[in-house]
Amino acid sequence: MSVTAVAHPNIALIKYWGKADERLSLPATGSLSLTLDIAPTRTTVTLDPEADTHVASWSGEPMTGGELARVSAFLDLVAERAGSRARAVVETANEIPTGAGLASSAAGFAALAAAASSAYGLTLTPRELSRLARRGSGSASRSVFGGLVQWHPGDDEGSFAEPIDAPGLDLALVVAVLTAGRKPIGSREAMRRTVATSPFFDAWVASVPGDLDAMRAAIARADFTAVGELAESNAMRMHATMLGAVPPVRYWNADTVAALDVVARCRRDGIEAYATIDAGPNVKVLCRPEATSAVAERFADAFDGVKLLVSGTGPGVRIVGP
Ligand code: 2P0
Repeated sequence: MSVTAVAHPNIALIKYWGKADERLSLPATGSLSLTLDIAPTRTTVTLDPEADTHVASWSGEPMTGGELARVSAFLDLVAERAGSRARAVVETANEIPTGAGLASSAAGFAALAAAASSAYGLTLTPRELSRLARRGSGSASRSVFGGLVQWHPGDDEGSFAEPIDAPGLDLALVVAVLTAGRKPIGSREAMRRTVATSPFFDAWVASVPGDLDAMRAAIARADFTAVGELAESNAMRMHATMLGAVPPVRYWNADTVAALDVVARCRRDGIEAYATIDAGPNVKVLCRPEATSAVAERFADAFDGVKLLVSGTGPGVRIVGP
């Protein structure tokens, strides 16, 4: 009754920002991501038929407060589906470098969904697992699969992620860890504020389907340049939308802007590189695998002692044993 699963983070090339339904974790739009091959989360779930409550730990440290409440609510959902009254013991370990902005809930809830559903005896299809992971964290629906992945909006039944065929398109990502430290506002609250107050939110929602169609077409023809240009412009639009919130949601700092300049200079000098930014100040650079050292070199030159992580394309969640 003990199951271990491993999942990797993903970085959206077409972003998810804003929910249509909070309780069911349904997104206002579709999104499309690349699963990474770095910073995996490893989660073991063991059922305890005698316990009154779920317990969870993160690299040996007991989870408490809101973090534990969120994990417990997710485990309740799995237990209820399985018709079980057993509580769970969750042990999570990750190799995520602190401050990298990769400590996403995506890998965490994808691994938890796989380990918990299996420990409770549920047999789920990959699509059902993606729908379940979505309930823990929206972006976790995408980390169920490897490579390029699209998450569809819709109702509870229809909102799942699925992998996209991308023959001939080899993608890599350089993560420039510019600033460690806590972000000013969590993405969940920031999305809520954007939906409620940004006059740009409707335009964002209206623009994403076109971005997704263009991205799918670019992927189908293995057009790296179009993929990069679309990813960068979509990320800028997401941040523009949240800057329109009241009060504004701003994750960027001075280093973020300087990093965007480095990416622009790479392109000017013939190194194809495109920036994307999530709910934090770090800049992630999409490039071809053969360009990662040139991109990393530019960042090392521009930022003294900057920490750089290089990722290729990673696999979906998997059960690795008891
Ligand atoms: C994304 N992000 O598409 C976007 C871009 C951050 C910026 O998904 O509330 O942790 O758990 O559904 O999935 C971060 O949001 O939010 C996110 P919840 P999640 O990757």
